[in-house]
Amino acid sequence: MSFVKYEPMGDIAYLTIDRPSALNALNAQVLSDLSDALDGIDLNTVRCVIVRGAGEKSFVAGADIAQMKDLNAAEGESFGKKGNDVMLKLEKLPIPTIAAVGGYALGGGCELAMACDIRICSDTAVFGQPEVGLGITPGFGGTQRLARLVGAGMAKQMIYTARNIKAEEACRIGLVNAVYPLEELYAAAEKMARQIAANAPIAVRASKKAINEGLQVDIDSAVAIEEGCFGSCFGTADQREGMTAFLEKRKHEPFTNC
Ligand code: DAK
Repeated sequence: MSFVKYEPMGDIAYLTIDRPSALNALNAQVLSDLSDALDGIDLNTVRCVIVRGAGEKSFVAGADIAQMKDLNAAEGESFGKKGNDVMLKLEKLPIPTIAAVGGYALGGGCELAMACDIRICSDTAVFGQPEVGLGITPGFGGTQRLARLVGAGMAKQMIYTARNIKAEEACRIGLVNAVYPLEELYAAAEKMARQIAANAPIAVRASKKAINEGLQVDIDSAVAIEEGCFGSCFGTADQREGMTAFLEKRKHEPFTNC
């Protein structure tokens, strides 16, 4: 039985972390299941993935504290690498990802959300990096992605104080893009995913690659990456149809991913 459910729905899909008895905490098995689920996504059909947690209370309440408690330094490093490998696989998934955070996103849960392209949340959501209160550092990319998303000063404040923040504050500091009543969250995520899926898939993927890879390098190298991604869209059927439709003042045919 897998702790991660993959549910394709046409050109969008859900990945659901499904361990509600532990508020979807990430143990080694959940991480392996998530890695396998990511490998199993049909990238020819699915154009956007929504990541969520099972149940109404929690997205993911962190890495599994019970499983981490007795690790030695080498085992801790190895667990951190396992988590980081999965977060990187998610971040580098060629198609866009939306984290729909309904409830707790603490520690590894906040880190999972940050490995997605876009974050939206419920009004019940709680975010935080409580690790220093447990005697460890954030270990699944939190020190790096939080600082890149909300700035070094705010990331340091959140990590050093281990203070949890509620949905509205997460939105104000740019950790999430929008807040919805819990009962509207997944409909909102699906609406956004379908909006993304309706656009030219090759161009959407190239945009993701340009943003992600460009953020890792200096601006001269970054615009060169953009030029390559921009160029790669030309000559595609979708580019020709998109531009022809505009010039002919008609709605474009559905994009074909070619
Ligand atoms: N791990 C394991 N079990 C967890 C868990 C977690 N993170 N969070 C919740 N649970 C379990 C609880 O133990 C409880 O299990 P039972 O007692 O029913 O068997 C069940 O989920 C329900 O939780 P509560 O009874 O506590 O529910 P409440 O509503 O009262 O409280 C809560 C909800 C989210 C406020 C509370 O559960 C909580 O504070 N949870 C822990 C949150 C947390 O501290 N998360 C961060 C974990 S640390 C690294 C690698 C990775 C990491 C760091 C370093 N390297 C290798 C360097 C990552 C670290 C983390 O993520």
